[in-house]
Amino acid sequence: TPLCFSYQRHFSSVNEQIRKEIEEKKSPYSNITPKIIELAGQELYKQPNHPLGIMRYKMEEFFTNDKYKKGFLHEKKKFPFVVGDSFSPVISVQQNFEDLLIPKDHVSRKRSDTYYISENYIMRPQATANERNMFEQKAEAFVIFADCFRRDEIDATHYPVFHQMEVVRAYTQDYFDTKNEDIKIQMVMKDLQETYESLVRNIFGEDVQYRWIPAYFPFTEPSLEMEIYFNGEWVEMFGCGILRKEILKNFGRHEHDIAWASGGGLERFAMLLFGIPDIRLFWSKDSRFLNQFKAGQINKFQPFSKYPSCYKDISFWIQDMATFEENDIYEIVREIGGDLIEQVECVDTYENKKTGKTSKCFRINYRSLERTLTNQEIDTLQFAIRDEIKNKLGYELR
Ligand code: FA5
Ligand code: MG
Repeated sequence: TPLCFSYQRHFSSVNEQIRKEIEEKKSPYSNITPKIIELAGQELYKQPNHPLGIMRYKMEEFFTNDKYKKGFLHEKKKFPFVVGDSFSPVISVQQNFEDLLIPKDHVSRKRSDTYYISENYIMRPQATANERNMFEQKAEAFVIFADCFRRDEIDATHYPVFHQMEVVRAYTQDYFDTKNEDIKIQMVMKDLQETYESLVRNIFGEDVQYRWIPAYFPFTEPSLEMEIYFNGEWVEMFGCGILRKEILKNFGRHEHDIAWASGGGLERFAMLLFGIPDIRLFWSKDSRFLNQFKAGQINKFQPFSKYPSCYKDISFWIQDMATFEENDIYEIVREIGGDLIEQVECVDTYENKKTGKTSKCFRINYRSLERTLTNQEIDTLQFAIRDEIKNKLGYELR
């Protein structure tokens, strides 16, 4: 077919293993796509000269080296943070949802948001799913690095496969001189905030501007998010909070323990640190990108010339809006256009009162990070996307 671009495939043995695991577990319920499987297990965060690798080792150094000051509780009696970075992304529904008390009707459970392999297995949407594995090893302070998968929007800071750093610190009763649970929770929250404030100052310098915002996660209470001011806007870096008692007990911890947990995107940190403007670049095999980074070195990314962009609109009628999911459109665009897609947005929605049908218009922005695209190439992609929207989703093209 005309859609077979000749780009190199690098399948590692980890990727092969994951493929096998997915094939074994796959059922007709699956909504996982070949592109996603191809990106799984590439372990970019283990490559010392890759910006995600440099970022990861810098994070790891902060948590495993005692010379970096962390929270006041941790400083009382230091404990080495143990690292786990090789958990399979194939996760049971039980481990990601039930164990983390995520309600049955939570959006993250929907097939429009998560990649299902079968009714019982999904591609890891968050590294929080692996906390259990670390607690089972009796770790009380740990860091997890993992690739995560989400059916998500398409823009400069969102990609369907990204990397998370999960950090957890559990405190036993002997860290506290009170048995009052509320006071203990306040203390551990303060410890969490001090730890991360020290981390971001260490990484971005003393002048870094950050703020804490109240947040909600089903598995923590209270919960917070940290944002960092960058290029004129506040960027969400990570979420965190105090693990719910029920979860902690379920992980085998003593009922008087209190633990903070946190999870954030490695890409978000690396984009700020290196000045990388587009999240797709992390997957680039272009030497003009890769050659700019060296293990242990922090230098600003020098953009190579930006190639021209081109947008094309697709409009169609939807019979029944109740079945419409924006993520289904993003998925089709991504499967066909891959990294040649810079952004997709819905630019118009209109309901015909007589027919009850809704018209939507999506604008697809094409731009390669590596070359100028030809008109013909873009037209071929655009037509393939139109066909798929008509044939797979059954929408009537306008
Ligand atoms: C979580 O995933 C929670 N597990 C975080 C957490 C852990 C809370 C432990 C409490 C305790 P959230 O969905 O907000 O939360 O994602 C966390 C971070 O992952 C975001 O702040 C962002 O940095 C990154 N992230 C999320 N989706 C994407 C994406 N599509 N592309 C790139 N980065 C993403
Ligand atoms: Mg969030």
